[in-house]
Amino acid sequence: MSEAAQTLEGWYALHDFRSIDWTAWNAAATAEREEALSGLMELIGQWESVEERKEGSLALYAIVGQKADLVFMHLRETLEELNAIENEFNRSAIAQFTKKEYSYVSVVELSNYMGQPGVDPMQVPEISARLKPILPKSGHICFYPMNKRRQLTDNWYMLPMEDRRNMMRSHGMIGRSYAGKVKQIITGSVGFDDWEWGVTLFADDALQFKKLVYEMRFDEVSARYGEFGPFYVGNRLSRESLAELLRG
Ligand code: 76R
Repeated sequence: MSEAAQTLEGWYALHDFRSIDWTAWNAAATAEREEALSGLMELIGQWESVEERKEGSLALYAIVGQKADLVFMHLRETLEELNAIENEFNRSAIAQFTKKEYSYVSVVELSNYMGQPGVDPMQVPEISARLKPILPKSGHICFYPMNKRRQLTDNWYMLPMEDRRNMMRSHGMIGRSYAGKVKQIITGSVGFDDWEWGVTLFADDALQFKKLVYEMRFDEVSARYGEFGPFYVGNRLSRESLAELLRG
């Protein structure tokens, strides 16, 4: 058996994709719509105060294209809290005007491929901060789930640790050349959801997503072993732009 990678886990993540039921929304009375909107703002306010207390984080984006209209990305200490968030949303008035499109359950993950031998990673402040990140307020988000291939000829999980480490080093070097342009959060989802990882990227210039993902396609770990699910790309929503999206 190959040596398993050791992973560190932080906050749990829920990517909750919703669409607006425009037929129901447009048919509703103004008072009903305003009540639903103010209920939604109240929920967002609660989630923001959790973030201020550093007990979790929220990213809210409008998805471009027909896969969904909105994504709420929540980070919390426990799966119970994530479940409570989705239930609270589902009970709220705005939920009658939304449809569930997709969701992804995972946990913030760092692996030991790049770790220094003999150093306890939990004692490194940047590492513990990366496990419980306050999500960036960048202009754009990109999310997609992925696997590492497990086929007879190309099986990531049967490679010796040394080979995987070398490939991950090359991967990390490409990633680092996007420092300051793209922020990535890798969440592990083996045992939680249909793919092995969720990849969430944040950038102010959306073109940098394309450049980074494309460059990685030529790197062995992605070229040979990467399998990718659907891609979602979106624009940041402030409270004001969310209200504008709904009110028109
Ligand atoms: O965490 C670190 O900074 C150390 C180096 C590193 C690891 C261990 C790293 C750096 N990644 C790691 C692990 Mn990554 N990453 C992806 C994708 O589209 C594709 O081809 C792949 C999707 C992107 C865009 C990306 C970006 N990374 C992983 C893992 C877990 C693998 C495992 O355990 O087998 C996956 C699935 C994955 C996928 N990676 C970086 C980036 C970027 C931008 C960096 C540099 C981060 C920085 O230095 O700040």
